[in-house]
Amino acid sequence: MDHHPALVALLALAATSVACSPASGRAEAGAEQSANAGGGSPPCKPVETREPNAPSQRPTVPGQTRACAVESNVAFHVTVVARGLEHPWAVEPLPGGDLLVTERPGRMRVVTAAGQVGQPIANLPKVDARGQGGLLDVALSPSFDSDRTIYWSFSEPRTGGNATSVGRGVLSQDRRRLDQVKVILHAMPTYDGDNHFGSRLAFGPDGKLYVTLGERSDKPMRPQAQRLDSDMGKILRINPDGSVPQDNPFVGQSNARPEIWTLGHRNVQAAAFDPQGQLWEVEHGTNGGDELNRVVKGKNYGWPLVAFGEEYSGVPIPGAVTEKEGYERPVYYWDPVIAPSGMQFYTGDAFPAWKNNLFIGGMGATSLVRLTLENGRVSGEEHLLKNRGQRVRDVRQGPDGALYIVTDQGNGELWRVAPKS
Ligand SMILES: [Ca+2]
Ligand SMILES: [Ca+2]
Repeated sequence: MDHHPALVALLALAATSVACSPASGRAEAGAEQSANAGGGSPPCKPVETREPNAPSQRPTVPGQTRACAVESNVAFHVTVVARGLEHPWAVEPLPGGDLLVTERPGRMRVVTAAGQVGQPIANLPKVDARGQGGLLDVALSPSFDSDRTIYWSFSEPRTGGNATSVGRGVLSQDRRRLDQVKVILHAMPTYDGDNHFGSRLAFGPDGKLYVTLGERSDKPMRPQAQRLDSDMGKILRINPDGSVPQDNPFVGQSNARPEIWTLGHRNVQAAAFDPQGQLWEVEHGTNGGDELNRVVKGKNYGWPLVAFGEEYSGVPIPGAVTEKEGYERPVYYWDPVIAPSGMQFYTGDAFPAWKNNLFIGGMGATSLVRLTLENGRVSGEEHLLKNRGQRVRDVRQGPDGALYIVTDQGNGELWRVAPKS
């Protein structure tokens, strides 16, 4: 890439600043993008400089992709707390500083803050661990301190194949088993496949459990993301006992599953509430179409009718457009993709410079993606920990304000990211 020396200097300057301007809607989404050319603000350099997979597509709102690169200038230290975890999918900090970790083949363990890896916790129901399936997310009850209840999502073997389910159980005092185990949600329909199960679990400030799902990937299943008689490609909202809240948007509508909160998703493996109580999600798109969305009751997020990117085979997504009336635009998208999983809005005191930033696991990006947000838009992007070369599967904030990360490897690791002392 041949840049004029003055431009190179300007780009380098912009890359170190957090105050540069995001890409405008008119800007090229390419490597030589000079953000908001003619807009009066200095240009900036995005983190992503490769050619997009879908070079003819343009952002539909300003700043929707390739935000300015920002740098933390934060001194942190990464501790490998544990190794030898088999494709860990979720890390969930416990109140005392120890951590619950799931492994996709079907095991859940406590790992102590000091790194002692416990035996698999007994009484978990069977999982279908083929492909992307298995034991997926785990979340603590909002009143875990008093009820010791945990929730987990998994691909459940069922008649006709499998589907994502959510279980609930009480963690014994010695943390060796689950009691009162009950599967409180069976997403429908079942399907004989091994891709796109979702799923993350997030409790809202309303005390409800939000469950993110995928649309099972295969072309015959895709249209279900738009169908209200299917849970596939949806975000669901249920009560902690699995019943349906009566203020859900499709309650009482004929042929609609009442647990549906939003529709038109592809495969959502990251979801988190921001400090203001707003739910966000990051979903896997096709080649060049990973999305960050604000999740609003009853809205349609477009898949497979409205999407960025192209099929992984390199052909256009059949019949799809990048925007259409009645479908939510993503707040941000990545082309090429980061392959996102797990996210956390940072609210701790350990890293004051990161307050309110959004951290997202990047599996394809083999990094921890940090986004700065301003007025509901992405204002900056940084890829951290890339030098470690591991697929970041989940990121959570601990009670100590450190970030805890698990990596999606056969010999997966649990990391603690804390300020350098
Ligand atoms: Ca979780
Ligand atoms: Ca979408």
